[in-house]
This record gives sequence, structure tokens and C-alpha cells, in this order.
Amino acid sequence: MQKQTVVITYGTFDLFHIGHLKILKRAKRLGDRLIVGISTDSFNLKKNKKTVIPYHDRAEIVRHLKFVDQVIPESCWEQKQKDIIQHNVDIFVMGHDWEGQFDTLSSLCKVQYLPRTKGISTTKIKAYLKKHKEPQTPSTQLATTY
Ligand code: C2G
Repeated sequence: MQKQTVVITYGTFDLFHIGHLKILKRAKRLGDRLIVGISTDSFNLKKNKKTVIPYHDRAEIVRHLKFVDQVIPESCWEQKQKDIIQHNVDIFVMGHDWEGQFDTLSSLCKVQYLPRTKGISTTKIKAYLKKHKEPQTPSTQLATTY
């Protein structure tokens, strides 16, 4: 049986949007299995990224995408090498805003930077919501319990 082509990518995926969906779909099209490393809340603090949606919920959303085969926590910059070896990864994918940042991984697998989706970002969504902020009432609180 031929080895499945395993693709891995990493991200925060906060306030999940079409740019996230497109890169994950494109990553999956490069292989048979897609593993996604989701940045933990503590790792995001190290990335100076304050997330709106907690790790558990961000991971749950990505985990339920039909073309995502596995979700793993990303808790530090350095784990990628171990992940690539442990999961027999063939292709490491990131959006081209990361162009060149992970070329050292090319000794372990193919490194591919894919185009970002223009006009959308978590930062833009946050800015829009801040600008069009409704007065705070209990009903407009972000749902944190289900
Ligand atoms: N992305 C995209 N188009 C956008 C926004 C994001 O293609 N409009 C891509 C990014 O290039 C990245 C992925 O979606 O490949 C996830 O983006 P973020 O959640 O912003 O991830 P980031 O904070 O960049 O974390 O170790 C790598 C880091 O964990 C990446």
C-alpha cells in the first residue's frame, strides 16, 4: 500500500474566517491527510496574540472540518521538527505571510507557502467589531457557556 501523503500546518485560527478555510482546503489538496496544529492560549501570549476564542473552541471548530484529519496543540515554536518526524509529514504548509520563516524544515519535508486570502483577517474582524460596538448588555456578551 502506497504511503499516504501527510500535510501539516499551524495557526491560531481565532474568529475562524474564509481565509483560514481556504488555506486549510488548499493544504489538504496537496496530500491525503491534513494535520493542523492549533496555537494554545499560552503560546499565543508568547506570540503577543490575544485571542477572542479560547483554544478548546478554536480546536473544536477546525477538528470538525471534514477535510481536517487531525488537530494537535501548538504550544511552542520548536515543536514543528518533532511533529514532522512523529507524524511522518511530507509537506509543511503556511500562508505566504510566513514566507521563508520555516525554510529550515526543508531538511525534514517539503516546505510550501501558499497565498493568503486578501481582504480578511482576524485583526480586521476585531477592528470592525470595535468600530460598530453595541452598548454592552447581557445578551451581547460573547457566549462562553453552552
Ligand atoms: N491566512 C490566510 N489568509 C488570511 C488569513 C490567514 O491564508 N486572510 C493563513 C495564514 O497565512 C496562516 C493560517 O491562515 O497560514 C493561520 O493564520 P493565523 O491564525 O493568523 O496563524 P498565525 O497566528 O499566523 O500562527 O507556528 C505558526 C503560527 O502558529 C502561525
